[in-house]
Amino acid sequence: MSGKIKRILSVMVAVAFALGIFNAVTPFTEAEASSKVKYYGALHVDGANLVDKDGKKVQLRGISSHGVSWFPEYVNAKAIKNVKTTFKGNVFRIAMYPDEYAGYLNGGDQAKLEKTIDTGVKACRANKMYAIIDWHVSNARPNPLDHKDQAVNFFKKMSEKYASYENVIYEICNEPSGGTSWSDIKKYANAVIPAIRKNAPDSVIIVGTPTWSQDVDKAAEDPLEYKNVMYAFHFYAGTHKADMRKKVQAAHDKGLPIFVSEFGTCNADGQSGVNTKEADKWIKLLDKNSISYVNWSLCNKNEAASIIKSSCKKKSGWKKSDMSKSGKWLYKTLRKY
Ligand code: IDC
Repeated sequence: MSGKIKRILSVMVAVAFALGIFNAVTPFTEAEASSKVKYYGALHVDGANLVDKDGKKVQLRGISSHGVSWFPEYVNAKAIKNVKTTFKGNVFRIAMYPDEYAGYLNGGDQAKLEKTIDTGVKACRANKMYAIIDWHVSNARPNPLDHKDQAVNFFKKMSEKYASYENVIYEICNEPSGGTSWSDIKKYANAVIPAIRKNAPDSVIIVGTPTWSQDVDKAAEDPLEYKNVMYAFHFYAGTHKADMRKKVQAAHDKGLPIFVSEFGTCNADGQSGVNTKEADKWIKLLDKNSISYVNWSLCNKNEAASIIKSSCKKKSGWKKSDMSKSGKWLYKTLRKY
């Protein structure tokens, strides 16, 4: 193609973008098409698998923010681009705690939190990546039913705003705990999912499972009745090992669509004990079953789970030497695909 024709074509594409002709479904650039970091357009769930429009299995791989009340500065356009270009990830999770420090329901500035989510979602879209909007239920208020109405309102708002964004995945309760039963989670999901479906009828929704999103067996016995729903399994490789892998395999074999929306290479407290050997075993299992996974977390907090060294103050443009032990492992792991 001559340079002139190329220029004319690129102007036409830019104009089409500006007019919104491509909306959420834009074709790959040549570089993207040849890169291994794929974007698959709208996704759906078929049996135990996440699949593309042709029914081909899709495995998403990427990184989670830390809580956006603590570290909003890492949810910036360049950093998210780096998740793709540096780490070769195609999904970014935006973790918003409702409770805990400056949480959405705990005195946090809701408009500011929503703005951070918006920055993340739009940067993912611009870079042809998936964005997970995570209502990060945590130990502070472990039963999601306790703020069901507020969650319904939040997801109504988000799904209305991002109704045309095929790249948005909704994660409605990070980690129920404190003895929260699967039947409580189902009650909660049966209220939140219809609120999302009204605006984004085909979106993929991830539902947390009991015991910090580890009881996928309970969900497999008694799944929800909606389409395009996946179930969260979380692990921390320093703490959770072979017996947990068995549990995941069994639930997968039973037909449960599992999404590892959060995992750490370290102990479950996030503080210490990076265990790359166990992490490798986990990745082998996830790869074998085409299960998507997202690593905790993109920040430089002085704890083992962080992928950036605490001495590094950059908010994007990281080099390998800026990465922690966990970050270097992730870099190597994601780049091997
Ligand atoms: C941890 C953070 C830590 C923060 C704490 C607040 O790493 O900096 O102070 O949350 O509760 C999870 C949770 C996730 C935890 C993480 C590590 O989903 O919120 O993050 N973890 O403890 N489940 C298992 C481990």
